[in-house]
Amino acid sequence: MGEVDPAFIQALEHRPKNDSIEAENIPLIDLSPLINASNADDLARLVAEIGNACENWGFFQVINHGVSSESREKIELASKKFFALPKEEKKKVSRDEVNPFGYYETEHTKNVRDWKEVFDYTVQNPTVFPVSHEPDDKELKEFFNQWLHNLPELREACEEHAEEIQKLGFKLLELIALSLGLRKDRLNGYFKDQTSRIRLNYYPPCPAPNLTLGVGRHKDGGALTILAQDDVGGLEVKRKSDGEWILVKPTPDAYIINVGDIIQVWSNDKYESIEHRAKVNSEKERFSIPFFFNPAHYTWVEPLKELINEQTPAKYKGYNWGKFRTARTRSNFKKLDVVNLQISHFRI
Ligand SMILES: O=C(O)CCC(=O)C(=O)O
Repeated sequence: MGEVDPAFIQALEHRPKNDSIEAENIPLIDLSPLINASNADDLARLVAEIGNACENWGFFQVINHGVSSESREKIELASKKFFALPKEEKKKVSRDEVNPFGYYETEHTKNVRDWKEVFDYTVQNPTVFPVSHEPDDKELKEFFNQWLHNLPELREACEEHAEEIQKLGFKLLELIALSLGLRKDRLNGYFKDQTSRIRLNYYPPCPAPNLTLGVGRHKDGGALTILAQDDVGGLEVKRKSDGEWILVKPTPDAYIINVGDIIQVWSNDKYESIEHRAKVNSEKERFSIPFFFNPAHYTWVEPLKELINEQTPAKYKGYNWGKFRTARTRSNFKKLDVVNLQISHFRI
């Protein structure tokens, strides 16, 4: 086992196992009833499948999702080209304390360094966020994507992928709304000025894959995540039924979906956001591309009125998504030695 900087070493209880369980049974959902004009029974079956997957797993894969394989191949290729560039080149689009979008190589999760490099960009350019996490500070700022002039295919592929993947995001949002017994478009309005973000993840081979993680255990703070992983594999999810870490086996052309914290709050805990992490390996590099589908910064996140009553009262106080996100970005960037803001802090 090679030497690695101690900043990357996970505590004993969080280290990955060699022999992860493969999740053959993570739900695999065929979205073709949405694309082909299907009858009401097919659609109702699909809605029930989505509801069961959200409730029992918080994670599932989709096929026949309508995102073209050309756009996926293009972004995967462009991502490989970008990360293969010399560091000085990549650093020309570095993210910093002011702009959280761009290239970054020292991401930490729960204060342990992740074995990866990332490139982040937003779906709406510019995207508006509050400047400060302080509740009384009303100042807003527009954030712009950063692109390398000598790699125009990266920008082109990223923008094309953003167009396509957000359409899948809205389809899933509508299916989730229906599965909660709500109007199909009940949640759409929150995404009018969406703050969604796409991340290109690059996990280089690691000499000590048993001690480190590509991304440490975490839950996603937004509404919904749609992930493209390559054929190397490494994503592990904490199975809801028994708390075991299980490996999500790559399925060609599928997208992996997970419920984020906002859907957990909207659904008043009916659907839960599940912890996940990514392993690395000593031989192969791995790439993945999550789309974090997030609402407008001014969204007040609270359990949906239709889902609470006297018998099932709200389990969370409301919070402002933009302030929540800004607090997270600040502590991530500054590596503040404090627990990141979590929805559990708003639990009643
Ligand atoms: O690479 C993966 O499989 C997981 C990525 C992830 O969870 C993240 O980027 O937040």
